[in-house]
Amino acid sequence: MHSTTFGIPLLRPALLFAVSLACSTAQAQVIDFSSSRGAGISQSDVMMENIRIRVPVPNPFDPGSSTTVENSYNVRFRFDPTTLHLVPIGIDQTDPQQACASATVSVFDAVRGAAAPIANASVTLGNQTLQTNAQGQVSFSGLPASTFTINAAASDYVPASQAIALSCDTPASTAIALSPSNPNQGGLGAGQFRIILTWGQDPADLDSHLTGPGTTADSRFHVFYANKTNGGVCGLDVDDVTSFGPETVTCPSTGSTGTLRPGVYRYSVHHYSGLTNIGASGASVRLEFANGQQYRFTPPALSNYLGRNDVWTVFELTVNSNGAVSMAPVDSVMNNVGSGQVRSGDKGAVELAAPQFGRAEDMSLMRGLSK
Ligand SMILES: [Ca+2]
Ligand SMILES: [Ca+2]
Repeated sequence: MHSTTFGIPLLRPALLFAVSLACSTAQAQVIDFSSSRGAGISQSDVMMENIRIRVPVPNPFDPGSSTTVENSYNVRFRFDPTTLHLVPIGIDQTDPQQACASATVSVFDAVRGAAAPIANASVTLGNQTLQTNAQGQVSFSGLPASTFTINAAASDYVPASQAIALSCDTPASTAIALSPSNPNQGGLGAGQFRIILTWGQDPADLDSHLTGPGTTADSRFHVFYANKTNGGVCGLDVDDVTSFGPETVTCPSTGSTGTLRPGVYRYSVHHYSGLTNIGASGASVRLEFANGQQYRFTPPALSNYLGRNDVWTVFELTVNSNGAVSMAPVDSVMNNVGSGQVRSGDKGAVELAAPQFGRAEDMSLMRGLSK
């Protein structure tokens, strides 16, 4: 769905939607996409920013003349697989006079983590592009309250983007992490994939968990902060316990020359400690391949979040015996799962009852696929 292409016919319902909100008595309005940009912000949603609509308003004191009023909108679309249309699900008027939101964005090296901020990165948010300082930070202000995509680019790194929700109540604070472009510097080589997690101030500690096929048919490896290279295929490049991330997992491990083991790789985000919950964390997960393909995921906005020990299972990657890889989103939230229970690693009662699964790896969730 990330690769969905859309043309004007698909946008028509959205425009009618936008126009109906813009001016119920619209006449000869002009819809201008010339300064718009669109990006996928989750597995199912596309955000089209800065759709400008100009509406002539008759001048009551000078019959026959009119004044043009311009408004700008950000419109969020969701793909409907039944009709193959993009359906508008949200619209924000981005009136410059309501530009009361601000945001700080930190840019990090995804492999080296929070200890490696990227200076002089170019970050675009809304209609502003700024460069990061020596601490890898950039601050934006004067933006409308809306959901935007952040685009970040730096020399020697692969450019990336992710969603950010801005409000006028609280300044936003988030991070984005970039992969090195050179395989000799930790960049992806042929046959590798990488999962990058970043989030906001709270919770302080989210964790990346990747489970996958072990060396025997009924075993699963579990890579997380307590066992960063379990299974000998994937590696946790960096763990973070102080907000923002990044936490990065690379398969086969960064710098290794191994090959992927066939089976199902399952990626989850665990709320280890800290305030609020995953849904309110501003978490963003990006899956990258060496050929430049990227998928972006954000947690479900409304779910059964309780806080600590929630697990958001994000996606599964299936590696076939011929090396072909396919991705399927899972996007489910479970509660009361301890770190070790994402895949139970001990030999206790839980392990004996379900030898290869933990609570967040229930057999039914694996969809009967090869383990
Ligand atoms: Ca962590
Ligand atoms: Ca941190």
